[in-house]
Amino acid sequence: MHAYQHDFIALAHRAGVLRFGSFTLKSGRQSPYFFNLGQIATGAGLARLGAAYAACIEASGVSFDMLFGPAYKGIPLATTTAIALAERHGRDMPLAYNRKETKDHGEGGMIVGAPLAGRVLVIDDVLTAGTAVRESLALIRAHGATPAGVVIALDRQERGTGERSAAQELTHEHHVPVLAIAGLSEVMDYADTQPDLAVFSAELATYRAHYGVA
Ligand code: OMP
Repeated sequence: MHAYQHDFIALAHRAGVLRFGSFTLKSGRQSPYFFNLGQIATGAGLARLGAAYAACIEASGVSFDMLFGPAYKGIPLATTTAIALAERHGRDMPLAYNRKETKDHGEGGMIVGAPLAGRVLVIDDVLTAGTAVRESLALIRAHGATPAGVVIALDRQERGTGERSAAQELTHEHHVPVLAIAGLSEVMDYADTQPDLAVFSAELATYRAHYGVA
């Protein structure tokens, strides 16, 4: 595990983003941990988060023309990432996000911000089975643009609809890279170093054996 990944997981744990217990996921899976990026709710916290996403993007070398933040949680994430790319890496990239509700007055349309065009990099929070990310990729294509990749804070490294991981499935089906700041492996490494999380270390291993990829 890289030092920045350990720092990210430790920060997430301290901030209450990463919690251990028993949680029901969107997919119906019962998980011993949950990662809620919505817990990062201060200016300084969001600035650090944006810097982490931007560093992950820069390190990957992925090519893209603009950023897209899916409603709702992806909106502040893509925004803080766009600011970090501009301020820390000198890359002033266009940014768009969608609204979930249809509007019957005013400017209308589902997309707010820059028009969806060219190669679009999706900024989202967590990948489990890949349902949320698939919806974003479909939306991008429906607007005539091309997905360039997906960046998430945490890849739970679980199976998608088949035997492959959800990230592998997305790469295979859509020919896009899936980049993550950290994954379940780093969460498990972190839990192994924390004496008060010993009970959860075993539960994480059981969970991975059940839902993870071989
Ligand atoms: P998939 O659509 O199955 O990939 O699940 C990803 C979504 O589930 C995220 O965008 C979150 O809304 C939510 N989620 C979390 O936020 N954190 C978790 O640790 C797990 C989930 C989840 O329900 O799987």
